[in-house]
Amino acid sequence: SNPYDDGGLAVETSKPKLKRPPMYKVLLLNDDYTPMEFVVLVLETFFKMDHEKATQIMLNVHTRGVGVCGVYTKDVAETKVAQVNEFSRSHQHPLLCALEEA
Ligand code: TYC
Repeated sequence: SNPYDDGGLAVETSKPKLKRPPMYKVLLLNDDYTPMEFVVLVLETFFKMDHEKATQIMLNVHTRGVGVCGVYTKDVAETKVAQVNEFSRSHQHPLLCALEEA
């Protein structure tokens, strides 16, 4: 009966939905067996790094135990983790890639 009642739907009080999506870090874990050159190849292939940057990140992971390869939306991060782990397994390397909410 009230002509100003919107029936409960958000109209004039609703904010534009411009929220940024949650981001996820893709991590690379160190191990004792994966060859350094294979890790560099992974970083160049799946994370589009040049050889110098890939070498720097690989050595950082080798020294510290873990390192960030990049930060992506959930879908992209999950795809990269799956692709890297499948690639490593197909070459019989134990290299492990994982996700962490940023
Ligand atoms: N620690 C490995 C070696 O000495 C190299 C390596 C680096 C493995 C980074 C995994 O994520 C990794 N051959």
